[in-house]
Amino acid sequence: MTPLQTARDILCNSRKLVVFTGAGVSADSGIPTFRGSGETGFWGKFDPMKLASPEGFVEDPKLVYDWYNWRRSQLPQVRPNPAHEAIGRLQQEGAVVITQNVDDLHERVAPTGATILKLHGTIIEDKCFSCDHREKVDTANLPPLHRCPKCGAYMRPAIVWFGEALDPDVWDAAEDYCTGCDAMLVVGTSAQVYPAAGLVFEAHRRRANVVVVNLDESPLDEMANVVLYGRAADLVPQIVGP
Ligand code: BJW
Ligand code: ZN
Repeated sequence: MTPLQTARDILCNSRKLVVFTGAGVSADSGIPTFRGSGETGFWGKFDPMKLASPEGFVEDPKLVYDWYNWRRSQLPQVRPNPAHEAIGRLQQEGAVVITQNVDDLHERVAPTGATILKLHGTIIEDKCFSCDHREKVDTANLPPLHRCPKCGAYMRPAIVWFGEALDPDVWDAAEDYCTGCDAMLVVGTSAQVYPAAGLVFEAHRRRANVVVVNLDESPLDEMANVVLYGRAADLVPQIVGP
């Protein structure tokens, strides 16, 4: 059997499927990844501890907020790609999506009521740096850095930064799905960021079959049942079918 046939078989025979995604699934829509080299990865050009940590925000809130607004300004122009669409077809059959991505490309093609767990939050909301106030952000009309109407602290993107805990409800639900699934399709993650990456190892430990689609090698490759190297927008539709 070819790797592609093995991947198809695993998905066809699964009754509880989790699709676990990272930045690579949105790369074919034109959203940069984090750890790609040179032009392709944010962290090749920007310092993650300045832009994606609470300490960086405290040091220069305007710099951080403006950087996220620059990323937000690109969202109206990007579209879900054939990988998101194929994953949407799996969701129609009951698959759960667990994503590290903060964009909304899975949501745009998901069937109504589908479960999408966003481990690292969302870029299209702000939350208060101090209290629980949240605001939806209009990506066509971006607000400048502003203060919370409830407590006066700065508003910040509703994203999980380095050193911050994941939302416990989202995390608990993700753990339940990953320990209970019989197969996992992993798309476009370097699996370097924890605790998110640990979910794939946990699913494998509980004997789920793991299919990985990535451009590059990753620490997942040694334990995966099958690894397909290439672009998500090419490979995921081939695995999932029409
Ligand atoms: C394609 C493709 C194409 C490209 N087709 N494929 C244990 C061990 C070591 C470290 C830690 C640990 N536990 C915690 C840590 C610290 C830290 C961490 O993991 N650091 C490591 C980097 C060393 N983790 C944290 O700080 C987390 N918090 C935490 O642990 O809190 C503990 C705590 C508990 C209680 C109280 C308080 C604290 C939080 C992590 C948050 C991560 N946030 C980010 C930034 C979001 C901001 C933003 O968007 O600006 O989330 S980091 C960044 O990485 C982003 C992503 O979601 C995340 C994962 O990246 P991803 O998706 O894997 O992308 P890439 O770029 O790395 O990889 C792309 C992949 O796609 C590659 O494989 C390519 O081959 C592939 N590809 N094009 C198919 N076309
Ligand atoms: Zn507040």
